Amino acid sequence: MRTERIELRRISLPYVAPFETSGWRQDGSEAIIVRIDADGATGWGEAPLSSGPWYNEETTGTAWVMLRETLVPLLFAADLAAPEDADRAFARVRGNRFARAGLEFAVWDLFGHMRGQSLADMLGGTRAAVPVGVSVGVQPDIDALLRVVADYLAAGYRRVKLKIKPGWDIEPTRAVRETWPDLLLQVDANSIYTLDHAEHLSQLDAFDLLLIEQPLAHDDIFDHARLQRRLRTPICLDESIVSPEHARWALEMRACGVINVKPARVGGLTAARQIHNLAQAAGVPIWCGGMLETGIGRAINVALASLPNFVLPGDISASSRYFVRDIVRNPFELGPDSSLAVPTTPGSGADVDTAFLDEVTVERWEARAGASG
Ligand code: OSB
Ligand code: MG
Repeated sequence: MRTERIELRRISLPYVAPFETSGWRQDGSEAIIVRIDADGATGWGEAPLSSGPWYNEETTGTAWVMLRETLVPLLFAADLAAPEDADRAFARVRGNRFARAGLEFAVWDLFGHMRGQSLADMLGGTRAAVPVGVSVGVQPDIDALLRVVADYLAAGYRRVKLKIKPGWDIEPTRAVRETWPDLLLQVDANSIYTLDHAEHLSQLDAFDLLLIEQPLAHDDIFDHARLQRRLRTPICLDESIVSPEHARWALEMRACGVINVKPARVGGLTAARQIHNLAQAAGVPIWCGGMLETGIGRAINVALASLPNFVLPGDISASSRYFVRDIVRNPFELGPDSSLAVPTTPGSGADVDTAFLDEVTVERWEARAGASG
């Protein structure tokens, strides 16, 4: 099979509330939405980027250029017999994994529609519903934080992740833990600390956390291994694990006790499944992270999280936690016991609302096989 038409859109879709981490703030989705047509079928993907290189080095703008100049031509040139061939088509490309993932997701969805098979089935998923939690951004003060967490618990979430940074770490975590002694609780530092903070971070050991996510540099594994030896709480790597090789290095170095797998961060579902398998063989639990995706990326994450070693709750909240209106007609709703149901319809299951997608599109570009972009 060869791709016939590829369409890219930059979107602007506000969040219900701004999302603040240790290093940046996001007011809405600025993702790139990908549509691929071939053999009478359509596949959708999402590169869940934002305007600045604050999470990793990619931005909506860099991915837009990379897709048009390099990745779309490579995909047109590829003969795809299976979805894994998309990953192979990009093998020579260094980095730019969010951009690659946007296309790779669309190829998986396309194959699902052509075969009449759900994405979860194609990947080897074993669960009908996946446990999920909610990621809570930095708040103005502790009272505001306790109110926000209480609202999420009232909505049915049973696992909470707090964003932390120097000056907003020990006390907010203590306040949430004292208010809800049995809550499944974890924290995420988005690479704001250094090894000099080891003693400070060890205070978090008192709060019975599931994990401490990415305390040190975005591209570090070595210092995380040193820090892990000084903490009782498992370290979970997010930013640092950009490929199956990085996962293997982290596992062999004992740099973490848990891995957050985001398929966009690692270049797509093929790499994400490899990381799943490596962690499973090493006996290390994983969970599916999020990048505040629209319904398109969310469906991809839910399908991936149905694999057996995704044992901890994912950062895959219901659509209403992010958007007043999503760009799909079937937004995810929170199910029993803080879960999302895994779609069983062909492909990812995302039913794209193309009229609303048109409304939120700020730039569009398309190319056809054989024509020059
Ligand atoms: O580090 O996990 C992160 C959102 C954007 C960028 C990075 C991260 C996050 C989140 C939110 O924590 C996860 C979600 O609900 O999608
Ligand atoms: Mg994170």
